[in-house]
Amino acid sequence: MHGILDLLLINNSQSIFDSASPQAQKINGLDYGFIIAASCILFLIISLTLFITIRYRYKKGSREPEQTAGNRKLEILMVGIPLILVIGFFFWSLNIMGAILPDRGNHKPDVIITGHQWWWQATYPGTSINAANEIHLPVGKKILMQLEAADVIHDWWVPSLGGKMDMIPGMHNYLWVTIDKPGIYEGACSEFCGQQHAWMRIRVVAQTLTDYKKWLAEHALNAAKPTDTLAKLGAALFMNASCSSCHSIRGTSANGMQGPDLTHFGSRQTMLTGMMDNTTENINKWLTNPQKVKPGAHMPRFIFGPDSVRALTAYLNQLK
Ligand code: HEC
Ligand SMILES: [Cu+2]
Repeated sequence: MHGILDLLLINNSQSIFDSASPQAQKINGLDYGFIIAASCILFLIISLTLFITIRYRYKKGSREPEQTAGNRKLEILMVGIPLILVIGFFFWSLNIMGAILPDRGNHKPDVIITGHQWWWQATYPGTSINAANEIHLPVGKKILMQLEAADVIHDWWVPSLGGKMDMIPGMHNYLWVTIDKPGIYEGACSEFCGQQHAWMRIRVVAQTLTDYKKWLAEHALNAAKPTDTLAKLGAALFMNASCSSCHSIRGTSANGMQGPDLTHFGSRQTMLTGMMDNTTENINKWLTNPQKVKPGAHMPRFIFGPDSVRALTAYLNQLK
């Protein structure tokens, strides 16, 4: 069944059938239940329609059929069966919800994810890490995610990892997830949040506990200091050209909070929430005219000459 469903899905990297966590597995069981029940009903209705059309179609010599008004037994059956199905699925859903959203108790969140127009921020309580867009999590450990929003309602959904949860300004929502195996899990913001909603992709980087701890240690460090002349020039531009009023780079005077933290920008594989790979060429394009790359993004266009762009890019690239 899995194989057939895979064929039907155009992009199975975001498939609910590719569960990679016990929470997703449970939701998956419910999905199959719904699909099977709905398929049976569809089959029954199509068969009855065909049967009736063929069996009772007009034939030579047919008379007008006997006219009846109502049939108590049939009506009870037609209301009763759907009612039993709806009640059954209601309690089944409640049961699954209870299993994937257990009580938090005194558990502190392992990661706080904040939705912004149109990027993700991830902070790790107890560390100085303020990451963006590529969200690193360990495998094999039950993780509590705290989900919030900075501006409008966003919605967290990585299908393979299960639960989908709204991120509402001024509220804290929670999701538990236990990731089965290392890998990249993709998702997307699932609540329309403005012009670039479609480019608010999620990328969860699931790592073994050892790799994850290494990542935490590296990312807790302050930003690398530029060494070559071009990067040094870029750093100076960054601090003066108001980039620093929106972006923070730990260990420098840049402490803006409007845009993604760039302390370790150079170590990210992708940029602009999965819109493109993090390459020199793409950074150049972005800095030349952000509004052309991601129209509406909350980063203004600066009128930079190609030399300034090259210097800024050189600086950003070495922020590993
Ligand atoms: C008014 C605030 C603001 C200013 C000023 C600003 N940015 Fe941004 N920047 C943003 C926002 C918001 C984003 C996220 C855009 C998105 O993905 O929708 C962003 C994204 C970026 C990214 C991509 C980050 C990633 O992880 O994808 C880079 C690199 C960047 N900015 C560099 C700069 C540089 C260099 C400057 C100065 C020339 C600058 N920014 C000035 C707000 C700003
Ligand atoms: Cu969103």
